[in-house]
Amino acid sequence: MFSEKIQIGLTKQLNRESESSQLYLSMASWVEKKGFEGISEFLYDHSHEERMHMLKLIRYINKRGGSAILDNIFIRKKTYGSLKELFQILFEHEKKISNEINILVELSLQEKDYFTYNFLQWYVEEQMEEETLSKMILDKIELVGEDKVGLYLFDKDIKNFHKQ
Ligand code: OFO
Repeated sequence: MFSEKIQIGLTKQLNRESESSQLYLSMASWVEKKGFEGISEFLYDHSHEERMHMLKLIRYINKRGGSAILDNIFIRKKTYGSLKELFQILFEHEKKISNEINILVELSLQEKDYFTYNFLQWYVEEQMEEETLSKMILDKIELVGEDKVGLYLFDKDIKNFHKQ
């Protein structure tokens, strides 16, 4: 069993993963209605991945004798002025999540909970990859601007963008 502080920290994180999943799902739906098939596929996949991150935390918390509790999450922002705005929000969201993961890692060290420290390393790696990918996408979107042909090609290309 881990400490109360770790229980609170991990529970908050699982709800952030749930929020990420819902946020990207709502983005995917918005983009799909705009006709960007490739971008919507990317966002649907991303939403699914965040749900997997949430599940991983739920399973870990329960396995360690804690209680994984889900909060009700709702997404306030439902439309976007542009794809650039959407990917800017996505990038900022990933940076926020990375920061929260780092705080959790720090907490696990303070609590001398090396199991949780070890468990969190997967998230550290994942966040580094996701931040890099979302920044790369944002840079490309900024490059393309409002050019319709560029956006069409970007929509086709996005399925080839991978985390590294
Ligand atoms: Fe953005 O990946 Fe979850 O943690």
